[in-house]
Amino acid sequence: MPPIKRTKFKLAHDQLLEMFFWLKLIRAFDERLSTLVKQGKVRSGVYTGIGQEAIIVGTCFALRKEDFICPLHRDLGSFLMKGVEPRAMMSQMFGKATGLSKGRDSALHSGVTELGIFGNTSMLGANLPVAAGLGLTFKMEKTDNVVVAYFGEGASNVGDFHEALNFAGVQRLPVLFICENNQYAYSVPVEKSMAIDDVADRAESYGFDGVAINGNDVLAVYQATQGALRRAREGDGPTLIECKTYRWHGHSEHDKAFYRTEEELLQWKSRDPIPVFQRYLQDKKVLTDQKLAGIEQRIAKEIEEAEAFAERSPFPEGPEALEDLYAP
Ligand SMILES: Cc1ncc(C[n+]2csc(CCOP(=O)(O)OP(=O)(O)O)c2C)c(N)n1
Repeated sequence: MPPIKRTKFKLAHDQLLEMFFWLKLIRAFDERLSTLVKQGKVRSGVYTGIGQEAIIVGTCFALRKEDFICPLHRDLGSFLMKGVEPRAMMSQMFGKATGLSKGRDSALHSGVTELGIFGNTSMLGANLPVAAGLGLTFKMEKTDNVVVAYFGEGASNVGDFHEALNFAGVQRLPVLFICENNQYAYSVPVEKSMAIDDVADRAESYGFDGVAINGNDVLAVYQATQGALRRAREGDGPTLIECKTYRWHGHSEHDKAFYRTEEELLQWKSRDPIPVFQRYLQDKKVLTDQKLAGIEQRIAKEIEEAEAFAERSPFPEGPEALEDLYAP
């Protein structure tokens, strides 16, 4: 199998600004949700990906509509980038009838087949064999679509992970396994759950390449994704990309994360993916003060509008619980 090469890429100024917009929108959405949980307005469990946005933006930015994603509980931003309207996403979190699953489900399990979003289950790692199955479908249909499956370093210790990687390696399936290594699986630090440093090394046992990268650098994530996508689309099989990052909030909004130190959090906050990318864009004169203000205004309006829509949307009626149980 050809090894991972540094893929050259060129992004136009507009595309760089779009990436920046997504980073900031996803951050703002999660931050708003965190506040709304405290106000008792959100019915779903909230597992924010604050601090991890570069992984979602760098991977999803390179995808086509036909490609599939298999997101995790912390990947709400991937729904937005794949085409879910912020107002529908917010309604989903409020448990309203205008949400993706019409108020019958938490955010974690909703999917939108037409947009290429697989609805996950709570079982860690269970999305990975499904991702391999989707990859097999694409291969059998002779399309060059790919599947991008997300998982935490914690999930890389369960059997499903190993079965999925093995199958994908044997069948050379077009799957990108994206590990969001945020250093903790709930309260368990990575060194207490793994005897090796890099999840990326696990790919070798299944016959394909794994690479560990800085998951807080959106361009590094984009670059690694581009290389892996090219291989997958050309029939050269799967890739594992381990993105080293950190989650700023607790496992979910009810977790105060007393198992880690303030110093550690501050150290990672100093590697916040957003200001790093902002400074890069400003140095390159891609982002002006005026453009920044425009992006911030647009995001504030989007979030406000989404929240107002969710607030005024109705809850589902009782009998609706029995709808959509079976495929037509
Ligand atoms: C098979 C399984 N075991 C345990 C759990 C309980 N659980 C939910 S999330 C979580 C931690 C997940 O950590 P990781 O996979 O690293 O992802 P992260 O939440 O850090 O993004 C655990 C243990 C579960 N949902 N499924």
